[in-house]
Amino acid sequence: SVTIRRVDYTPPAFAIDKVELEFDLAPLTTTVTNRMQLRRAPGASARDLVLHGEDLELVRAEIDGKPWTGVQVSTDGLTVSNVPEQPFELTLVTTNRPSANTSLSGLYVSNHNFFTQCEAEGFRRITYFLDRPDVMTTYTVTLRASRADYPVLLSNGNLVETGELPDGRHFARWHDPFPKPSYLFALVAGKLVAREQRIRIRSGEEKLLQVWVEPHDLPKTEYAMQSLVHSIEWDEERFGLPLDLERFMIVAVGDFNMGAMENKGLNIFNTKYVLADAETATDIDFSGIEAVVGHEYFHNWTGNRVTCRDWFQLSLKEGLTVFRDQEFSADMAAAGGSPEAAAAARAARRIDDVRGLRQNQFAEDAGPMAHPVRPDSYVEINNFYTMTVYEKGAEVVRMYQTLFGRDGFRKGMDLYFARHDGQAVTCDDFRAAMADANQRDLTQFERWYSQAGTPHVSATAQYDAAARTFDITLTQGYGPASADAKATQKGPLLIPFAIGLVGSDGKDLPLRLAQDGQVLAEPQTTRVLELTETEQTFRFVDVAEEPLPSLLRNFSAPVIVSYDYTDAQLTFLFAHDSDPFNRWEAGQRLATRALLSLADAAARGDALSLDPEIVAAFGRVLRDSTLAPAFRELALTLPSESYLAEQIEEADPAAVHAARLFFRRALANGLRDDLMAAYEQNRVEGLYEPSAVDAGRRGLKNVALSYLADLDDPDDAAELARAQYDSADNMTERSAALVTLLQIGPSAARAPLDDFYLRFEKEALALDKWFGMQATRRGAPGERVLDDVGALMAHPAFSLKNPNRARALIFQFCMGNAAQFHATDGSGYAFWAEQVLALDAINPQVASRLARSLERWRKFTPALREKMRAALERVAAGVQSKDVREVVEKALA
Ligand code: HT7
Ligand code: ZN
Repeated sequence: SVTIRRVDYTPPAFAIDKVELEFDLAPLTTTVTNRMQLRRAPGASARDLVLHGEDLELVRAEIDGKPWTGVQVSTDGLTVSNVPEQPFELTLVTTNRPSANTSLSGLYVSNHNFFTQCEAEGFRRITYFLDRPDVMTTYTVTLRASRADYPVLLSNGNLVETGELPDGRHFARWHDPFPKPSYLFALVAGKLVAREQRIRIRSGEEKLLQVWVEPHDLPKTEYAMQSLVHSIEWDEERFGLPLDLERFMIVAVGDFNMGAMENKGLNIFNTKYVLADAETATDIDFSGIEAVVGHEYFHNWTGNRVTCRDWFQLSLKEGLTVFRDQEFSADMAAAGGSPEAAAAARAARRIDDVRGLRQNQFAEDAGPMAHPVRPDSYVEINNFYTMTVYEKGAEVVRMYQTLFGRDGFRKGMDLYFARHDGQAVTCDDFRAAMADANQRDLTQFERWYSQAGTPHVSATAQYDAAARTFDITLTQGYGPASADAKATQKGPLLIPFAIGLVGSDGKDLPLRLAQDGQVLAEPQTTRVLELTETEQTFRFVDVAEEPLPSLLRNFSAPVIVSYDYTDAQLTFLFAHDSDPFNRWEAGQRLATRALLSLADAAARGDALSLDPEIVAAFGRVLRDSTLAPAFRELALTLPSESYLAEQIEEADPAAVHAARLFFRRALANGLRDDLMAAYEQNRVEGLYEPSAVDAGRRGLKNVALSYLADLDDPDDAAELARAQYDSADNMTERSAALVTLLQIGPSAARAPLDDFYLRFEKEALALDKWFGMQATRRGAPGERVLDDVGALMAHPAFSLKNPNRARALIFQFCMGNAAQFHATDGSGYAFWAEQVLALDAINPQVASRLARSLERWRKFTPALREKMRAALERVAAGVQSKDVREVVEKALA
């Protein structure tokens, strides 16, 4: 397979001044007429024009209206030889086969309607083109199709003409005035209806918003529309960025490889991120819709108006847009409440985001697919839509804001748009805008883009009572990494390191650094230290008593911090830290430490025991009614088994599972009454609302229920869960009750599981939950959940071709049920290999995501490791796509 390298970038040899596309849509064979106005790029002298193309049939080629015979078709494109010196018009007529396209990339059919997906390289499956993001042009698109079968015809931009054609066909013509790269092209055709809303933006212009879905789904579009309106308002308010088109459309499709796609003015969404009502969607689903609607909308500026020069720069748009959607979601969660409630809601979002990063991105950074935020090479770009590019990329963007404040960050954004609107640029251009707008040299900051691996910062502290000074020494470096990742690690990073000092009364001490000089009028209680050297000592002065340091507040940089806290100190911070993130963090550190030693004992076959002080510390937080329920829910949620396994040199999933279960049972037995009280006190009365406050209460109540189900005697919990299931008027309560019943045992869950199926047989997204909760159920000792998964694969409602369904059952088992997946007989791995190969033949993008679930195989005990290697080798021997091949070859290397 061919490796593409960042250093090999060369600008395009031709520019496309404009393109006109005509589609004669039919599911078996669609004909595309592509008329491009081309000219050589300044300084370029190539005689031949080389276009990308895949799975196309060329019907005709013309230059300036005359047939052109100098064309050569290959498996990955078309070479047009000896093209004119002067600007010319190239017309290409091709056909493609939408109904045979199971990859869901390019033009495809889903439930009899047409959709496209062009990022990253799907446009070349529609027509021959310079399918690279630095070739931007304006598009005029004419769609022709049967009116009866495809009454709605949509593409990017503005609708300029519609009309009738012979034989019951009709047409629509769309023009997008904004130059765009081909990956942002989209069309949709079919039987769809729209929820519409007109809004006025700050300039006074009126805009039309539409959310298009299949007719029976129309009632489920209210929240997506509301989220879109909020997104538009927020981007104007926070960044001064207005909606630039006359209309903005979102279309939902049930067959989709990812979450959603930001095509200019015509976002295409997985139904999962559009459709919601109380009956079928959970609080988490509602907040996912808000985040994804925001994310795709925000791309209109960060991605579409300013795009990437090449795919190595992917984080330019993705890291920045994730940061923007995180800020949006935090602001939305905080809106309307008291300042305390707002702060708690904001903290809960931050904790959730960081938990995801640490669980998934840190593991990626330590494995064979580790790469910098701006990768240096790839075989298949679809494999680089990763946690590193997205989530670590967002943390890198967040660090600019931490360093320069909100105003400084806004200045940087303004300069970025002033310089680059309408251009395809690089991560360096973004960094330069931030540096210039804030008059800072950010040369060292470049390493955040070029170095792979998670930085480690270790801290030591020294208090001098006589001098009243407190010295904190920070040392940075990297942990073990692959040779490729190590090769990128060239030097120390600029790490914004937020710190507070907590006094013996639990309150923050005022902070003054030695370098501050004169006494600050209003001393702060959190300072952002700038760590730039491998080792650096910061001296705080006038420190009245020996403090307890609260390190990396609000997770001010994506690093791993080590400090030699005692359990008692962690318990103290868990009870007092004014920084809610670090308060949560103290609980996680306490739990992780105990869980790892329990896992160690379990692996050795020793008896397990847990210090009652730890149970008491969790009890205090659970009972503390001054804390927001959402925070208490997060505090009581233990690190996942996969996160814990990552912390162990040679992971034994069965031991980790036993440790976590023991810990949960100890909390349940020790805090039974408090859990019962939390359950009762957090019932939400009245009409269901997906607000942050109500969701927080439901979350705490349901986490309490789940602990109660782990009591030695779970009968009360079973009764509560069954009553909750039966009386639920919303999916959050109903699904939480059912998951708890599954946790208690299959017999407790049997009847409600059947009821759930009958109730939601026709609701695809709810049915995904039904599959998912069975795939992730804990299983009694010796029981094989895989047998259920196998049976569910044969269920008439299961289809491997539908990514949501495959993710619900197969991915959930392989990635969300560690103890069962890692069964010692290797059955989970054999199942994995079979499914990766089956998916590979249908949809390589989805297959390759599943393939990644074995990439950390070297971390496990020798017996498991060998079985994993065998499964990987089986896939390597049978793989067809370069997507999966890249993953398994890197894993085995
Ligand atoms: N920019 C999009 C990334 C993407 C994608 C989306 C749907 C299907 C396939 C895709 N490949 C890449 C999504 C986003 O980050 O907003
Ligand atoms: Zn994105």
